[in-house]
Amino acid sequence: ERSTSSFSYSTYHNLEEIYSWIDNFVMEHSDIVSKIQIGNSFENRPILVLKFSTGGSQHPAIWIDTGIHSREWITHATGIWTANKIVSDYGKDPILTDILKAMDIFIELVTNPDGFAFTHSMNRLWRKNKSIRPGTFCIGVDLNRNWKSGFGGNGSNSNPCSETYHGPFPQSEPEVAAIVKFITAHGNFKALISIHSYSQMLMYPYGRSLEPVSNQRELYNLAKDAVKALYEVHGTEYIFGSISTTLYVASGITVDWAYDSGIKYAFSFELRDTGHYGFLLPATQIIPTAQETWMAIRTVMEHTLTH
Ligand code: ING
Ligand code: ZN
Repeated sequence: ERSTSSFSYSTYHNLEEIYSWIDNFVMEHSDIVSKIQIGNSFENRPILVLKFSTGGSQHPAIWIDTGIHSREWITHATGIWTANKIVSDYGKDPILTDILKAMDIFIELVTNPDGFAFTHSMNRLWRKNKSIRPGTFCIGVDLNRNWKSGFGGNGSNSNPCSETYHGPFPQSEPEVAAIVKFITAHGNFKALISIHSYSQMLMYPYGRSLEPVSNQRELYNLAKDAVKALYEVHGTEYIFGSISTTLYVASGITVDWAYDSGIKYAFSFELRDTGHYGFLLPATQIIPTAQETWMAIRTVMEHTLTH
């Protein structure tokens, strides 16, 4: 395809289609969007990030990643819709306009490209990346257990055959190392939103322990507001709280690393549904999911701007 006008936001797409959409999208909106390659995956696919910026240098920034677990297809679809929403509403939605005048937004749509390609070719329910290592026939590391914060702790697994295998050492996986390098070099990220599915939850650190974070009250109240804004769109109910108290203890996760790195607005979504379709959410739910999620994301971004 040569333009985004023929792209359907209400169906699921493969990696080639998404990467081609990215190129068209960046071309059509070059005034505010650019594409950055932050690294390569284990199987050498490009790792791409969209940057939304109205100028300035090293504006405070907001990070959004989707698809770190490759089978969570609703997250990539939501990310694509969200990217398009940002360019559509800039200059029209006064809150988004204020956000983008002061801050840059970065979106990594396919955080696990090798796994994602594999969910299309071989195994729809593949979660991990596709790295291999000597001494085991099992493939892949759980990229949401490979971060430095709490690496190897409870809720992660040292067995390479486990779905929550943490990998041989922190940031051993190129997909995680690329993000750490990019966010660290940038140095001015204020918020990070890492999007998973499914369970309908909005959560904040910590995952690795029951210990409350220092701004726990603020994150609790912000999550509450975000979930309310989400509910008002289609009546979808989300629960919220810290990861360890809401879901389970999980160590070496993205948002714990972000929080410990000084990004005090760190959130993780679990999008629709609550298990009826699970990872196989029908495409008819893409747009409503994206619409309601957007209101929650916008709430977090607005709070980040004003605090
Ligand atoms: N569940 C998450 C997992 O990685 C989670 C739960 C989300 C943990 C966010 C930590 C942070 O186990 C899914 N669906 O991946
Ligand atoms: Zn996940």
